[in-house]
Amino acid sequence: MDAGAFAKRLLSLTLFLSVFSHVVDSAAQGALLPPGDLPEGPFTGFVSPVTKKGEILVRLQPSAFRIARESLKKRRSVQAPSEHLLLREIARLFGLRTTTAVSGSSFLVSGARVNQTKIQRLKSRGLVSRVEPNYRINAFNDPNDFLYKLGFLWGIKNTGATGGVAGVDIDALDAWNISRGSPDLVVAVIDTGVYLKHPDLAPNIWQNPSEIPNNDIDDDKNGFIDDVNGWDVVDNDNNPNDEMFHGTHCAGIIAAASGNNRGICGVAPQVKVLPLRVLNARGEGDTAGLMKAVRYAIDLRKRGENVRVISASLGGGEYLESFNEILEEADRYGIVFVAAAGNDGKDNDEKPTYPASYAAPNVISVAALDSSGRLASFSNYGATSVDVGAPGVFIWSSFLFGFYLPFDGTSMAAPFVSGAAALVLSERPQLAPSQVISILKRSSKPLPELRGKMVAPGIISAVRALTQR
Ligand SMILES: [Ca+2]
Ligand SMILES: [Ca+2]
Ligand SMILES: [Ca+2]
Repeated sequence: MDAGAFAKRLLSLTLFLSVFSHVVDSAAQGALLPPGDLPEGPFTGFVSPVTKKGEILVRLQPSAFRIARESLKKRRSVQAPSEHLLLREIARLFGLRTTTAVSGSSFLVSGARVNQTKIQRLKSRGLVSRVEPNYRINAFNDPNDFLYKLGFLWGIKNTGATGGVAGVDIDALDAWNISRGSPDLVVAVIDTGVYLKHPDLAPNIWQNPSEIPNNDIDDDKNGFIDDVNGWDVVDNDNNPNDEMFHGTHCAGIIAAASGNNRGICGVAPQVKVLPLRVLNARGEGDTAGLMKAVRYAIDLRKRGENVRVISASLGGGEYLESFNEILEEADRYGIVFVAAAGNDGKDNDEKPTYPASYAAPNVISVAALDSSGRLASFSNYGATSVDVGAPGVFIWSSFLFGFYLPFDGTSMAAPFVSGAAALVLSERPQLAPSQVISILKRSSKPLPELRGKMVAPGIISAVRALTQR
C-alpha cells in the first residue's frame, strides 16, 4: 500500500450501522431505576410536566372543620359559617393560600407555601389525610403513525409489549406536551444523503429561503449553485438524495412527520432536516468531505438560519487538528455535534473513535441500548469518552422509496440524541451547546447495568431534558 492509499484509508469514514443480527429479547432484565434526583411530590418547586406546581389534593378530616368552626366563633362570632368561609379559615389557620372544594371531602390546596414539611405536620395533627398531586391532563395525543400504533417504536414509547422493559424509552410523548420542536430549527444530517421524496420526511426537509431553484445561479452567494435542500459533497452537486439508505434512516429518527397516519414519528417531528451527503452508495467518504459539510452548516448558521444540531452517525480516522478547529468554530456558533460512539464493542477510553472522541465542548458521544436498557453488544462505550445511551437496537425508521425497516447501530442511537437536543434548543434557544449536553447527561434516566460504561449511565429522557434546569 502506498502512502497516499494508506492516508486515504486512515481518513476514510464509515457509517456506524451494525451488521450484527439481533434477537428481540423479551426477557425483562434491568428494570428502570426511579429517577433518583427528582424531588418527591408536586409541591417542592420542581416544574413537572405531569403535575401542577404547588397544588395538591387533600382529604380534610372532620377535626380540621371543627377547629375552623371554633376559630370563627371565637374570632368573628360567626355561629353557622358557610363552607366557603370554613375553607378560607382552614387555609388561614394552616398557612395555605387557597382551599377549594373539589368533591366530597376532597379539596384542592394551592399556594407557593405548600410544601412537604407543612403537609407532614397537618397529617400528623390528624387534620388532613390522603395527600395527592394535582395532575395535568391533556387530550389524548398518541401519534397515529402506523408503526407507532403497532408498538414498534420502542425508543419513542416502550410499553414492554413487543419485548424489552416498559419505560426504557426517551419519554417522547411526555416531551411533546411541552415541545414538538420549532419549525425553524434545523438539524444537519451528515450522512449518505436523505431520500427527499419519502412521504414521512418530505414535509420536514429544509428549504433554502434565499436560493431560487434550477436557475444555475448561486442566488444566496454561499458558493453553492441551486442548493435548495442541502448539498451533495460526494458528487459536488445540489442533489443530496440518498443512494444507500443510511441517512434516510437517521433523518426519520430525528424528524419524521407525525400525525399523518403513516410510518413513524421522529423525536422532534416539527424540526427541519438539512441533508448533507458525504458518504457514497457504499457508505464511504473522507474527513475532507465531512469538514466541507460542517463548514456548510456553520456558514448557514452565520447568515441566520437556525442550524443548531449536527447529527453524525459515522466515524473513522484519527485526531485531526483541522477538524477539531472546525468543531470549535461550530461550538462558537451554538451548534451541538452529536456523534455515534462506534460499533466495535470497544472501550473508547482506551482507543478513541473520531469524531465521537473529539474534546470540543459541543461534541456528545452516544452509545446504543436495547429495549431492555442494556448496552448493545456491538456498541462502543467509555466511562469518560462516551456521554449518554440512547435506543439503538431494532430501530424502525424510514428507508428508500417510502419504505420502513428496522436497523441496529450507534448510528441509530445518535439521531435520538440529535432529536432531543433539537427539542431542548427549540424551547431554550439561548443555551450554549455545552449547556445542552450537560442537561442531556444530567436528565438521563439511570440504568444500573450501564455503570462505568459512559459518563451518564442511562437512557436519555426528552421530557426530563426539557424540564431540567
Ligand atoms: Ca447557493
Ligand atoms: Ca439558484
Ligand atoms: Ca409519520
